Amino acid sequence: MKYIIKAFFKLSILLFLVSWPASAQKDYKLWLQYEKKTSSQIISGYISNIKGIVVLENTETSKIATNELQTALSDMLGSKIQVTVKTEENNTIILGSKSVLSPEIEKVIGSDFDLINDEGFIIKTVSVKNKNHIIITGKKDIGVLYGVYSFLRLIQMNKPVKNLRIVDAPKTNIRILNHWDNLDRTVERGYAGFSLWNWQKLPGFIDQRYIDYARANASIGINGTVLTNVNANALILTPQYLEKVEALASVFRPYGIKVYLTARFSAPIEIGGLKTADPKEADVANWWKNKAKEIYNRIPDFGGFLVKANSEGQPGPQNYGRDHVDGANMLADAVAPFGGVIMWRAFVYSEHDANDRAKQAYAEFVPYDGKFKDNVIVQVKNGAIDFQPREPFHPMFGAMPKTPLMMEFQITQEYLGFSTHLVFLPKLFQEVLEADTYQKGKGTTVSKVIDGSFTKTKLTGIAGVSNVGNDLNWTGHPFAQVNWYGFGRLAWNPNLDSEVIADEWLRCTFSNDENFINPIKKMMIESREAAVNYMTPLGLHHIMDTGHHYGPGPWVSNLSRPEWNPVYYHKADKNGIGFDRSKTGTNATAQYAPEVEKLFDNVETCPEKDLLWFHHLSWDYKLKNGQTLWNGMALKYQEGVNQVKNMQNIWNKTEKYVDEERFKEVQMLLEIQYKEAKWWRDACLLYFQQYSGKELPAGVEKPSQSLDYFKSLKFPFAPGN
Ligand code: BDP
Repeated sequence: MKYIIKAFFKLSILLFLVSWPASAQKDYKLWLQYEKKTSSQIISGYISNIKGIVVLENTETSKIATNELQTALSDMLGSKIQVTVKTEENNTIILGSKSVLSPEIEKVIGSDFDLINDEGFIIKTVSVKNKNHIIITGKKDIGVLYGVYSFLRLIQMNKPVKNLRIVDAPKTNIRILNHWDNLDRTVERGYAGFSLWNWQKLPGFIDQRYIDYARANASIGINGTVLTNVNANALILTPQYLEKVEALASVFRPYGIKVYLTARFSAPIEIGGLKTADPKEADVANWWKNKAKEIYNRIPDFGGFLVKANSEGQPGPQNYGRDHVDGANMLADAVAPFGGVIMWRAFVYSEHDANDRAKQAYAEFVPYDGKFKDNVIVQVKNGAIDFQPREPFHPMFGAMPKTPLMMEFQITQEYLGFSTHLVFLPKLFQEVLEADTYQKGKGTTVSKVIDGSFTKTKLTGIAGVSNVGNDLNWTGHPFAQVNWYGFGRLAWNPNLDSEVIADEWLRCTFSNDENFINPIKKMMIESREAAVNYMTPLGLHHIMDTGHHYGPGPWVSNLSRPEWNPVYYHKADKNGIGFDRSKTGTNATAQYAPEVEKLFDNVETCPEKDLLWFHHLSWDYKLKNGQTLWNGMALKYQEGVNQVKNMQNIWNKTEKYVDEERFKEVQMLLEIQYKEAKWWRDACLLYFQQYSGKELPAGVEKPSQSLDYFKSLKFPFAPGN
C-alpha cells in the first residue's frame, strides 16, 4: 500500500511537471499553434490529398519555409509529410521563387507575377502534365515564406485548400517594430518583462527566443526591427555593441527582417570624441559617414536609423541652430550609398512654445514639405498628442504631399491599461487608417497617404512601438498578442478590417469553434470603446497619472512644463470642460483640410467621440441623446465599467473551449481590469464633480472611495517608467 501511495505521489508530480510546459507552451506559441485536426476537418479541408512538399531551391529562407510547412502540416495532419525534389509526383505542394520554376509551371502562373512586388506571393492550384499541385511562389524566396505562412493560416482556420488562387503583396515597404529597449534590458513603456535582447551574452549566445521572435514576425509580414529605444544611447554604435547587433541581424536576415538602430544625435561627441554634433560641420558629417560604412561592413543589409531629435530633451540639430531638414539630410547622406533610410520622428513639442501642443509638430514640420532627401521618411504618431485611447488623426497626414510619411502606432499599452487590460488595438488602428484627410479630395484616407497611393512615393511604412518582452507569453496579456499580430497584418495591408484580424487570430490562437469565436470576437471589437469610455470618453485626453501613466490623474497640475499636466488638456472649471481647439480657441482645426476643419470646428457636426478634444462646453450642453454633458459623461464612464463586466461574463462562458492556463490568466486579468475601470470612473467623476457641482445621474454607481483617497495613491515601481 505504502509503495502504491508513493508511486501515485511520484506520478502526480511527474504529471504536474509534464503538464506545466505543455499548457505554458500554448501561450508561447502565439498564433502558430498548428493544432492537430480531426479527420473530418482534414477531409473537408482537402489536406489529406497533400502527399508531399517539393522544394526547388536551397536558400536559408527557403529552408525555413520548407521546415515550417513540413512541421506545421505534419502536426495538423498527425502524420509526417515528406519533402522531395521530384516535381513529377501527384498532389504535392511546390515551393520555389520565380527564377527556379520550370517553364511549364511559370506558364500556369502566368501574368499573376505582374500583380506582385518583390515581397508578394502567389498560391495557386495547378495541373501540370496531368499532375495536380499547389504552387507557392513569389518573385523572391521571402515571398515564398510569406506564402507558406498565409497557406498555413488557411489550414489553421479550417478553410479548404482547394482551387486556390491567392495573389497578395504588402502595400507598404517598411513594416517595422520599434523596440523602446534600453541596453540594461529595461524597456521604456514595456509591460511584458525585460528586453528580449540579452546584450551581455551576445554575440556568442543566440537565444532560441531570437529565432522564435523572427519567425513570429515573418508570419505576419513584419520586415524590420529597431532594436533600441528612441531615447537613444550612443553606445549601441560602438564596435563592442555593433558586434552584437550583427549577430542579431544574422539571425533575422533569412526571415526577411532588417535590423535598424536609433541614432543619438550627439553620438559624435559622446563616442566620437568630437566637440560638436552640428550637422553642418564637415567633421560631424564625416563621422556619420564612417560610422555608416563601419556598420554596413558588418551588416550589409542594415536598414538605417530611427531618430528622435529635439524632442523631450533629446539632442538634435536645433542645439546648433540648425533644423530637422539639416539633421535628417546629413544622416541620409551617410546611409544613402548603402541603401539605408532615415526615419525621422515628428513627435516634437517644446517647452518654449506656449502654443497648443497639438499644433506644434505640424507647425514645425509642414514648412519642410519636399525638403527632405529621398531616403528620409518622416515618422508621425497617429494623433497629435501622444497615443491616447482616442485621438483624431494627426493633421500632418493631410498636409505634406511631397514628403513620405510613415505611421507610428503604439502597440504597447502605455495609455491603455498596460498589459493588464484587454484592449483590441486593431480597432483603434483601423479608425485612424480609415480617417479621411481630404488632402486630395474625398477618399484621401490616412491609409492611402501612407501607402503612397497618391504621392507615388517610393518609401512607405508603418511602425509599431512593440509590446514584446521576455515574459513567457511575449506580451504580458494573452490578448495583447493580437495587438502585435494585428499590427503586422495592417502594416501589410492597411485596408484590412479589424474584425477579419480578430477572426483570424482567434482561430489560429485558440479555437475554430463558432460558439467561442462569435462572442469573443464581439468582445474584442468592443473592448477598445470600453477603454475609451472608462478612461477618456467624449474626446477627453491625457488625464492619466504622471510619469508612469498608470491610472487616472486628472488633478495633476504641478509639473514644470504646462503641457505635461492633465489640467492643461481637460480645462475643467465651473463653466464647463474641454479644450477649445476651434476658431474661438487655438484654431488647431485649421490644420486640417477645409472639409475636415469645418466638421471639427462646428460643435454641431463635430463627432461626439471627439467633442472635448475640440471644444470647451458647459456642463449643461445638450448631447445628441438629450443628456446634459455632465450626465452624458458620467453615463459614459459607467458604460465603460459595464462593458468590462460584460466582457467578464462572456469570458467566463468559454472555459470549455480554452486551455485551463490561458482561461485563468484572462479571467484574473479581466477582474483587475474591472477594478481599474471602476477606479478610473470614480476618480475622474469625483474630480470633475468639484467643478460641475452636480449629482451623479441615475444609473451611475456611487464611488467607493473619496477623491482624496484616489489622489493619495502612489505607484513608485510601476513598470515601464
Ligand atoms: C511618450 C512616452 C515616452 C516616449 C515618447 C516618445 O511616454 O516614454 O519616449 O512618447 O515617443 O509616449 O518619444
